[in-house]
Order: sequence, then structure tokens, then C-alpha cells
Amino acid sequence: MIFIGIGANLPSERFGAPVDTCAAAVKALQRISNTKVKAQSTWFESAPVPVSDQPWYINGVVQIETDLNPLDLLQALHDIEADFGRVRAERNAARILDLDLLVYDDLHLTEHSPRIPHPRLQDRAFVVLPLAEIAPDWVHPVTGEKLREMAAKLPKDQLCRPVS
Ligand code: PH2
Ligand code: MG
Ligand code: MG
Repeated sequence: MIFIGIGANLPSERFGAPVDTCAAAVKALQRISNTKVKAQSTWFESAPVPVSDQPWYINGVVQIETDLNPLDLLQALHDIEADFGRVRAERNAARILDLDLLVYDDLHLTEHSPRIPHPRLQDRAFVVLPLAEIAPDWVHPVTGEKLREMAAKLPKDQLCRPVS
């Protein structure tokens, strides 16, 4: 399975509130050539990790099928971020849109970007909770853990809840 993480915590002139940007991003993913969105989580609101005074994020994940290899897929994600007006600033800076390649089948890349599976996937409630919604029985190719198990082990101090 291929999973993409979606996040936003700044409004955009073109799309409005972060949740609307995220919804537009799903449509943009559907428009990547030879790519289909197969499943989509609900949207979550989550406090910034690490804790900061940035606005809260909207986060969600999608499962896709694609003919693109990981590098071409990553380029397509970066192209969408740029098209949506993302300005690359320092690490963890607030952003209009963030699209992360979280998982690409059983691929395990550790040497350089993109590192797959995303190395902090299992530590982040805003990734694990939406993933557990769409694929609770998916097994992490490196740790062998199911998403439902990762969800049960999350640190309790990360604020992350479905958008009401
Ligand atoms: N993304 C980050 C850093 N921190 N925190 C939350 N809650 N959601 C995110 O998507 C997020 C973050 C870097 O990409
Ligand atoms: Mg990210
Ligand atoms: Mg990113």
C-alpha cells in the first residue's frame, strides 16, 4: 500500500481555511497521472509537534495506487505543494500544505531522502490515528506492528482529534 500524509496549518488565499486546502489537495492527488485515491481518512485537528505557538494543524491521510516510482511520486507531491503556494522555510515551519510520502509498499529506504517508511510515522498521533482509520490491519514493513497496535501505544500527550 502507498500512503500519503496531508497537513496544513496556514490559510491559503486560493482555498481558504486549512481544511479546505486539504480537501483540494486530495483532488489534486487524483489528478496525478496514472494515480488513484483508494481511501481517505477523516480530517483531524492536531496540536503542533513539537509543541509550539503555531496554529493547530489539519491532518489526514490517503491511500493511493500509482504507476509512479517513489522519486517521481515525491516530485509530483512537491509540485502540488508549490502550486498551492507553499513556501519552503525552516524545518517544521507553519505551512499552507504539506504532502508527505509515508509508505510505499514494502520499500525500506534509510540512506537519504525520501526515507521510507517515514521515520517518525509511529511516533505521531496525527499520522497513526488517520492511518488506523483506513488500514487498521496494515503491518509496518520494518517493525512488524499493525496500525491498531501503534495507535494503542501512542504517547498520550499529543492532542489530536477528529474535526467535529
Ligand atoms: N508537520 C510537521 C511538524 N509538526 N504537527 C502536526 N500536528 N501536524 C503536522 O502535520 C506537522 C506537525 C512537519 O511536517
Ligand atoms: Mg510533514
Ligand atoms: Mg513534508
